[in-house]
Amino acid sequence: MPHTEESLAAIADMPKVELHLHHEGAAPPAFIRGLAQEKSVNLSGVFDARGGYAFAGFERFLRTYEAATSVLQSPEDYARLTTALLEECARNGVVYVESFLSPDFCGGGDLGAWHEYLHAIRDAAERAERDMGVTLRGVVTCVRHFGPDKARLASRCAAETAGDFITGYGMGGDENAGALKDFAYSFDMAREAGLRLTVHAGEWRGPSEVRSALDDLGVHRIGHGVRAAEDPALVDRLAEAGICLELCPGSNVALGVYERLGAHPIERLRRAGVPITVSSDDPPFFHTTMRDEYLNLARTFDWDEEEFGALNRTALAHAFCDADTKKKIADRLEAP
Ligand code: MCF
Ligand code: ZN
Repeated sequence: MPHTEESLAAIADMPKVELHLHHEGAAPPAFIRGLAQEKSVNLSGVFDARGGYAFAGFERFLRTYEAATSVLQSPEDYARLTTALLEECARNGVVYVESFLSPDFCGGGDLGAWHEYLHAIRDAAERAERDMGVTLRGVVTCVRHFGPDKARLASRCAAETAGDFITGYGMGGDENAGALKDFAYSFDMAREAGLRLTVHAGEWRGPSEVRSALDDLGVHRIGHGVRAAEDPALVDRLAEAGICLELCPGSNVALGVYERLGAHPIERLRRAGVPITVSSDDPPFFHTTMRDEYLNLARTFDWDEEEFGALNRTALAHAFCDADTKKKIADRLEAP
C-alpha cells in the first residue's frame, strides 16, 4: 500500500537504535563554528556558503572532518559535543546509539588524556540519559590512514577502558591505506580485553575487503559492507554467520558510492537475510538525520512500520552493550 502522510509521520517518529555514528562527525556546523570563534581558529574551506560543511568526494570529506575536529581541544569541548549530539539523537527518536570515539582526536593518542576525555564524555552521556532518555555507548575507533602503530595505541586505550561504557573497538578511514591484516594485532588486543569488534570495510573496496574483515580481523559487525552485495556467495556467508552490516545509505549517496538511494543494495541484502541496520554516519556532513533516513527508505522501498521495527530489533540484537541495557532498550522499542 502506498504511504500516506500519517504512515510516514508514524515511521519518522518510531524509537530507533543507531549503531554507526562518528562522535566528531555528528557535530553540528554551528557548534564547530562557535568553538572556532572562541579559540580564534581559522577554519577556511571547512564551511560552504550556506554554513554547512563543504566537501566534494571522499578525500575532501576526510580532510574537512579532520580540520573541523581540530577545534575540539579539551575534555570540556567533548562534553559539550556529547550533549549536542545526544540532543539531536533525542529529536530524531533515537533511544540507543553507539558512537565512534578516537583517542587520536581525544588527547592525541596519550593514554592519560584519553582517561580524562572519556570521563567528561561519560559524564555528559549520563546526564543526557537522565534528561533526554538517550543511551550512549562508545566504540573506540582507530583511523586506517593513521597506520597500524597508532591503531595499537588506540587499542591499548580501548583495552584500558573496556567496560560498561566502552564496549567495542573498530576502525574507520581510508580503505586504500594499508591492508586490513596489518591491523590484526590491534584487533586481537581489543578482543582479548573483552571488546566486540567492527570495521569500516566494503564501502569503497569490493567483496574481498569484507572477506578480509571476517578472516583476518574476526569482526562481529561491518561498517558499511555494502559492496558485499556484488558477491552472492559472500552475501550467503554474511546471512548464515549473522554478521551485521551497519548500513548508512544517506552517507553512501552523499559520498557517491551510489548515485541515488534506489540504486543502493539495502533491499537486496535485507531480502537475502543479512542482518542489516540503518545509521546516519556523519549526519550534518551528509545533510541527513535518522528521521530523514527512515523517510527516504520508506518512500524508496515502500517499507512499512513492521520492516522498520524488525530493523531496530536487529540493531539491538547486534548492539555491543550488556544484556541489562538491551532489555531496557527492548522495552522502549515495544512501548506503545
Ligand atoms: O563512514 C564514513 C566514511 N567512511 C570512512 N570513514 C569515516 C566516515 N566518517 C568518518 N570516518 C573516519 C574518518 O577518517 O573515521 C574517523 C575519521 O577520521 C573518525 S572515528 C572517531
Ligand atoms: Zn562511518
